[in-house]
Amino acid sequence: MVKLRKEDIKTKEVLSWKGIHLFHFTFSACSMKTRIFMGLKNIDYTGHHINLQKKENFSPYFQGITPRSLVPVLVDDGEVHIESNDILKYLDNKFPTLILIPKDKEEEINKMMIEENDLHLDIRNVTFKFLVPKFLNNVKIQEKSESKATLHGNEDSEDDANRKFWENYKKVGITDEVATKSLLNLKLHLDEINEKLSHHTYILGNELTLPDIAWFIYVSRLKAARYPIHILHPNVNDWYESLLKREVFAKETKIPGVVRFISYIFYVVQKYSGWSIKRQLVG
Ligand SMILES: N[C@@H](CCC(=O)N[C@@H](CS)C(=O)NCC(=O)O)C(=O)O
Repeated sequence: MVKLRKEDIKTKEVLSWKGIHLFHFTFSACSMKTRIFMGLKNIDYTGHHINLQKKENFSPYFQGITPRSLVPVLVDDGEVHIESNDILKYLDNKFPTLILIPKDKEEEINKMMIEENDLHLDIRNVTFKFLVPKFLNNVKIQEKSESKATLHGNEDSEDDANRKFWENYKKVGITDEVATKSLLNLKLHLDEINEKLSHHTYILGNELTLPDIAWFIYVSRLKAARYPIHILHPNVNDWYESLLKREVFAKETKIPGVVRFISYIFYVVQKYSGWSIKRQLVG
């Protein structure tokens, strides 16, 4: 559980906030996962939008709440929690009306959520390769470097990994080689999920659990990037389409027309230069 120490929080006003507050960004995968989870459980919260595109996460205000400068962040009665999967575990315990991390599946869910967290950079590589062109991605590495994060007084390896990603992105963007490696890694995991879904309605049985929400987000991102889910993982495709019929899933993953348009142009340009996800994965 990553709860920040009071003495490390520089934006003191949040310490006196009452109720549940969520710092999030509309198009961030971890924020979408958290919002769907909270929506399904009917948790009432005050949202605070942090626009990652405008790099609002590097403002002294937000860095004073979380030195990692990543969303989502949960503030509950003045206590600050970071790391989406830890936030969701915390909320599942606190609001047990609809349990999304059942006790008898806790170990398996923990394992899956560690894998999901590890795949986050692969999803980011796909997003920045196929959906958000580099020229639109105003990268302010400098601000980040000036405030290297610490966690509970120690060096923060998560922050180091994130910093490394952005420094590399600034230099070379997402190369074809990196994109292919990420796609193959995601494909491997999706093959496993496809197999699980051949036995039951949801990933871990006939009840919806946290991995369904997390993978729904990843699949929706991959579909937007024109990964051929329907060809390679048909069970995943059917499961995805049935979840999409639920309002909370559809609402939180809606892609704006302008992003759809840009990604389409990207797709056409790459396709005619001989490179497409489908070609890469299916041949
Ligand atoms: N492991 C973290 C990852 C959080 C994360 O990387 N958030 C992204 C959005 S999905 C972010 O804030 N990116 C901003 C940046 O890297 O500057 C979690 O699950 O909360």
